[in-house]
Order: sequence, then C-alpha cells, then structure tokens
Amino acid sequence: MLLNEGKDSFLEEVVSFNDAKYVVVPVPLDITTTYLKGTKFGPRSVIEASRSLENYDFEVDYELKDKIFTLNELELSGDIRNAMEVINLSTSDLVSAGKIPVLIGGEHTATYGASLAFGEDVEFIIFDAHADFKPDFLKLEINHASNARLVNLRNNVSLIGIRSLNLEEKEELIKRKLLVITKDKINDDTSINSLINLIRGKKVYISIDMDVFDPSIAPGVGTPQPNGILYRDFLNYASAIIRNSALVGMDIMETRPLSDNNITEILAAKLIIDLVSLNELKNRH
Ligand SMILES: [Mn+2]
Repeated sequence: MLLNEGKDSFLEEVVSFNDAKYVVVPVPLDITTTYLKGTKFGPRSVIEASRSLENYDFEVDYELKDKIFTLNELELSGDIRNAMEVINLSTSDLVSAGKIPVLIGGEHTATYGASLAFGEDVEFIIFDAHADFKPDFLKLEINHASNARLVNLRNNVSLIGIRSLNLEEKEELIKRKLLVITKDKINDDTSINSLINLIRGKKVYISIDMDVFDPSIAPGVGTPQPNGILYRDFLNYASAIIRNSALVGMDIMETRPLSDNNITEILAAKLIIDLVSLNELKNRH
C-alpha cells in the first residue's frame, strides 16, 4: 500500500496512518462508463477541491482535525473483475486495521468491490439518481448500471433519491421489498422515518453517486439526471443515518471534472467533511 501525506492529502490533513480514523482511498475506476467518460479524474479533483474548504464544518459545527489519512490512487487494470478484487483487498486491509474507508471515485461499480470487504450484516444506503438494478447491462455482469443489484447479492440495500429506472428494475425492487425513497418522496417524514427504523442500531455503509444531486449543483457527473436532491436534503438524511447507526464505510462516486466548473468536486469534498464531522460529533457526546 503506497501512502501519501501532506500536500496531496484530503483537506491537507497531516496525520499518521496509525492515528487516522478515516482513510481516503482514491479509486480512478472508469471501465464500464457508458455516456460521458472522465470519472477516473474524479478522485484527484475531489482531493484538490478539499483544499479550498475550511476544516471547520459550519453546517455541523465541528472542527475536523487529524482524522483523515489519504492513500495514493489505486492502480487498476482495464479488467473490471481484477479492479473489483483490488478495491476489495484495499478496503479489507483498512477494515482489518480498524479504519473507516472513504472511497472517492470513479465509476459507481467500485461500491460493489468495496462491499465485498464487509460482513453481510452491513446495511448499504445508496444515494443515486439511478436504481442501478439492471442485469447484464451491455452484456457485462459487473458494470455501473448493475451496481446496486450486485451489492444486494450479499447485503441489504436502500436506495435514496431515485428518479431514473426502467419498469423491470421497478418490479425487481418491489419484489425484493427494498426500501426505495424516490426523489419525489425525499422530504416526506414517513420516508426518513422508515429509513431510521430499518437501520437503527445497525452497521451502515453510505454510498453517494454524485448524480443524485440536482445537475444545477452537481453538473460534473457521468450520467446527469434532471430534478435531483439538494444539499440540505442530503444533510438531513446524513445526520439521521449517523445518529441512529454505526458508520463503517462510505464512498463518494461518479465525479467527472469539467474544464470550466468545479462545483461538483467541491460538493463531493464537502460531503466527506460533513459525514466525518457528523460521525465525530456523535462519538464525542
Ligand atoms: Mn447514478
């Protein structure tokens, strides 16, 4: 495992691997992306964007310091199965070392690789515009449009912010009785309460596809989708999830840097700061 410190690290944190509780894993995966390529540049852009942000989190009211270690980018071959194995092994190493992995992507398929590093008791909460429940998309068993379905082979998944799927996927989600909070129900009290009831006291992994957000605040993604959620919606969910469960891992995926607009990577970096701050604030009390 190659290690980074100082100027190349997330939020310019300088902390030893041993002392850090969270470890950023840059995952430049961009193999099965279909519409707009470029997510492999996502991890670097998010880490760079983090350096323009304060380590005091205004929304959470927490000062983040000496918590996050940043690994070098994973070296991934062009073979998706092999890439899944590399992601699984890196994540497993961190879990065994007692760390909370923070994967930055890269195409969303990486979540499946990471999920293999966790026990079957971990609840996966996936924020995404897309259901990602397609079987064998483009004749590829492992691909970004099947990500949630693949994770659901071993772990329970809940989908938040969904607004793009086909009828087959819709029927499959109903058949499996998964908790799906579509974009139009995002602000209903019953939605957030049903999620809290499901995850209370359990271990959770939070996965964010940046396309869950409205394209007006996150235009730099591989497959933009109109009518997305807003930052405040996310914070409401994130704080409810973290207050009621035990966070074991997270990923922030699908950032695709644009040449003339960096607000997507700034938002992605802020989400990581928010999640870590919320979790630290909870553990401090
Ligand atoms: Mn998506």
